[in-house]
Amino acid sequence: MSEVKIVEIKEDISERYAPYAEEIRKILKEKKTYLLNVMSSPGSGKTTLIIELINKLKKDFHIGVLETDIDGKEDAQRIHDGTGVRTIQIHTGGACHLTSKMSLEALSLLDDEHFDLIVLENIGNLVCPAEFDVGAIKNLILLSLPEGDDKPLKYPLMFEVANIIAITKLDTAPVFDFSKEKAIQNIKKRNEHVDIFFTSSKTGEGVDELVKYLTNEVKEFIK
Ligand SMILES: Nc1nc2c(ncn2[C@@H]2O[C@H](COP(=O)(O)OP(=O)(O)OP(=O)(O)O)[C@@H](O)[C@H]2O)c(=O)[nH]1
Ligand SMILES: [Mg+2]
Ligand SMILES: [Zn+2]
Repeated sequence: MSEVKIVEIKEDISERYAPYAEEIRKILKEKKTYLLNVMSSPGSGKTTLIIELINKLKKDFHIGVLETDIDGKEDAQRIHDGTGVRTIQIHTGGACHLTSKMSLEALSLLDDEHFDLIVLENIGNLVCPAEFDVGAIKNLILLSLPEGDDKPLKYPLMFEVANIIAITKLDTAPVFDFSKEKAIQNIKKRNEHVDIFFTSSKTGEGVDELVKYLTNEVKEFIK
C-alpha cells in the first residue's frame, strides 16, 4: 500500500504587508519613537505587565499605548486608569493578528503628539501575530508559567521573532510543574540571542530588571 503523502501549501500572507514594516521603522527612527510590540497567548499577563512597566518608565519617557483586541475596551481602560497615559483601543474587525498596514494606521492616531515610547499590545494569540512584522523596534514576548515550559517547541515562530522574553507569573511556581532551565533550553533552541527575564506582576519580582533594560533600550534609541 502506498504511503499517505503530506503536502504543505501555504500562502505567505505576511509578504503582502512587509513593505509597511520598513516604512514604519523609518518613520519611528526619524521621530525618535521606540515601538515595543508585546505578544503572547491570551491571559499570559500582557496588560498587567504593561501597566507595571509603564508606571516605572513614565518618569523618564513620554509614553503612549495602542491596545488591540477583537472587541471590548477592557484592557485599554485598565491601562488608562492604571497609568494615566494616553491609550487608544484598536478593534481588528475580527482578525486575530495585526498587520503592518494596520499598525501604520494605528500609529497615525497618535501623530498629534510626540512619544518616546509607544507600547503596542498585540492580540492575545501565540500563533499568527508572529507572522506579521508590525514595524516594531523590538518584540517583547511573554510566556507565563501556567502555559508550560514546552511552548517554545510547539509555537516556534513566536519565540524566533522575539527580541526580549518575559517569563511571567513567577509567583505561581509552587502550583505548576514549570522548569526554568527547560524553558531557557527550549527558548535557546529557537533563538540564541534573545534576552530572557523572569517576572511576577503580583510580587513585582524581576520587573525592575526589565524596566532597567527597557530604559537603556529607549534611551539609546531616542538619543
Ligand atoms: N498570579 C499572577 N497572576 C497574574 C500575573 N500577571 C497577570 N496575572 C493575571 O492573569 C490574568 C490575565 O492577565 P492579563 O494581563 O489580562 O493578560 P493578557 O495577556 O493581557 O490577556 P489578553 O489581553 O486577553 O491576551 C489576570 O487575572 C491577571 O491578574 C502574575 O504575575 N501573577
Ligand atoms: Mg491584555
Ligand atoms: Zn491571525
